[in-house]
Amino acid sequence: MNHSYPFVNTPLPYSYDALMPYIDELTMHLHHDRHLQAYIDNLNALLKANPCIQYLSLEELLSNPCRLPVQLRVPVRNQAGGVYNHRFFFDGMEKPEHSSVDECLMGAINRQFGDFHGFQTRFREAALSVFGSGYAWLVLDCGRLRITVTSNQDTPLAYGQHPLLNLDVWEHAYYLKHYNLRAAYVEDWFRVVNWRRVSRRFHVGLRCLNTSCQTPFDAMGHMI
Ligand code: MN3
Repeated sequence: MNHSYPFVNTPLPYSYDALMPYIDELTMHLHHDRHLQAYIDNLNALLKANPCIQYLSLEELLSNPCRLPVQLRVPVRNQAGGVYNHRFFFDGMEKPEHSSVDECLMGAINRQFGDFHGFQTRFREAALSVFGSGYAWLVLDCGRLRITVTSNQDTPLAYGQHPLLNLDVWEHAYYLKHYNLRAAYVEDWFRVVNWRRVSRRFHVGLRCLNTSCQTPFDAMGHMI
C-alpha cells in the first residue's frame, strides 16, 4: 500500500464479486475503479501543485489539519480523506462471514456496548443518522471504544481518534443494489466485515496508546 505522493490505486484485496450477494460486483467496480480513483487523481493534482506537503503520508495529511496552510485544509480533508476513507472501508471487508471477532476486542465491545448485539444496534443507529453523505465509525478514543460519524470525507484522524472500522454511507456505496434503503445495506454490510482486520487495528491502536505514537507537526505541516 503506498502511503505518500504520488498515490496509486492498488487492487482490492479480494475479487470484485467476493462480497456477493451482499454487495454487488458492479458497485465494487464503480466504487473502487472510479470513485476512489477520482480521489487519488485529485489528491495527486493537489499535492503536485503544493510541493511543501508532498512528503507527508496520507495519515499525516489528515491527522493534524490545523498545522496545514489554511487554504489547503479543506481540499486536503476532502481529497486525502476520500482516499483514506475508501481504502480503509475496502480493507475492512472480506468474503461473507469469513472471520469472527477476536477475544480481546470482543471483551472491549462487551464492556462498552453490553454485548455484540448492543454494538450492532448502536452502529446501525449511527449509520442511519448520517444526514447526506458520510461514514459511521468504530474508533478507539482515549483508549475506549466509541461509535462516531463523520460528514463527507472527514476522518476521525482529525480528532485524534484511532479508526477501527468504517462504513461508507454515501449513496454511491449502495444505490445500485439497495436503492434508497440504507438500512438494508447496513444489514448486508455486517455480513462482510473483516473482523480479523478490525482486531489487528484494535491491537495496533492499543500499542500506539502505550507508546504515544502520535506525530505532531510544525506550522508548515512538517513533522517535529
Ligand atoms: Mn464511497
